[in-house]
Amino acid sequence: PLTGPEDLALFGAPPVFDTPRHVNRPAAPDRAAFDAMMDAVWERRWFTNDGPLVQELERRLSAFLDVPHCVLTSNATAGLDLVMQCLGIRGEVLLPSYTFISTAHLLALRGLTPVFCEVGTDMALDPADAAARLTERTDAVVATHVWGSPCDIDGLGALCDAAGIPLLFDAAHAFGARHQGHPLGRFGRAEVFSLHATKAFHTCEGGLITTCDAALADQLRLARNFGFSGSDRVDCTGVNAKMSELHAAMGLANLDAFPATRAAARAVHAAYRDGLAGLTGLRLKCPPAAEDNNHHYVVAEVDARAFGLTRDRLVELLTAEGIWARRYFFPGGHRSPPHAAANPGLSLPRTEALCDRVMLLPGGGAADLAEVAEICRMIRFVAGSAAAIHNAGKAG
Ligand code: T4K
Repeated sequence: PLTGPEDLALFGAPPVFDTPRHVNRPAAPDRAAFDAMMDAVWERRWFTNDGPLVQELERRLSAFLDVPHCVLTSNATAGLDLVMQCLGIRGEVLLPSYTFISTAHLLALRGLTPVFCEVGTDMALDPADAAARLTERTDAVVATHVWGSPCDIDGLGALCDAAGIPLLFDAAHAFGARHQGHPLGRFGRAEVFSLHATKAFHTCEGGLITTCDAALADQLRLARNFGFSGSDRVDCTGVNAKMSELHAAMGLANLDAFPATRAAARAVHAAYRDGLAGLTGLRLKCPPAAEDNNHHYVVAEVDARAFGLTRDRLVELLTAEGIWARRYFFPGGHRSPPHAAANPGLSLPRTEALCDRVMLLPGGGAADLAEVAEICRMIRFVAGSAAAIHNAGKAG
């Protein structure tokens, strides 16, 4: 039984878990299915360059996401970069500051200007704020379906249509989610999913570009392979952004397991919802059923005043227990080097508040329900002892 701060690892007690419990613990698919595909790869001696497993995964993802064109890449960052190249984007690109730093980095590396925008109440790019930052130099908008929830697709679509610029979606978090009954993947000019190991559906490392634009898909296929359209014919500039057969095999095995992984993630999320219900100052993000969120992320907002401790103090206490909660996307793109220097004085209060409040807890389909119960018990204890913990300060 937990009685006071002395029972916490930060104050010298043994931790709840002796090995770290991570956010986004990767799903591990059926090993036998993966090994059988590896045997065939060895037999064929065809390891990469648009191999049969990559082609099969692209076909299966097209069917699963109900989108005509799927182009697999080495990772999502390279995928979004290819889209920028193939659409000839120049000048300024609007993006939310509250997203993974990869997008701002690739825009800057491409010689484009990332223009950081505010979030709405859904934690995603606010169309009204984007409209206010739109100039004649704006050439595209890249919006994130953050934490697997569709962003304001219709509001941003209207904005981009009126401006005559492409709307692109960073769907890194959102595999399997739906907007108005349709799987994400067919919206905007293109959507880019990350298939990194930490994602709901993964290929260890990988990216997926989806589009309804056949000409764009053809260009993307050329550009991901140095621009080669034949063994010695080059049609355009390109890089190496290809997916290997090993990664595609991981994807095929994980795609078979995805419905079960998603159901497990939903059960984990529900266990957190029950386990943390009624806590003052800690609010779990609960996606509406209609969006079919993959429930891969367990996102909590900590209101320091109501909870009695700051989010950072709670993360510190949990980490000491082996519960490796993480603050995302701290400190926000506009406050991160090197982008902060290019945006002196830029203030995005809603984004900054989120960066100071949000914490991810270990979740997803690979998490363990008994461990979730322990994590909730610990958070409830910390909440109930907040004043004593505050007064005890840090051990040592
Ligand atoms: N857009 C968005 C909105 C994104 O979130 C991302 C990637 C991208 C674009 C770009 O996609 P890619 O180009 O990567 O395809 C991780 C991932 O590396 C990154 O892919 C991901 N977002 C981001 C949100 O998370 P870090 O720096 O937080 O990684 P790391 O190593 O700290 O891992 C996160 C957690 O997962 C840790 O608690 C440890 C755990 N973990 C990680 C790995 C790799 C495991 O348990 N097993 C593992 O194998 O960026």
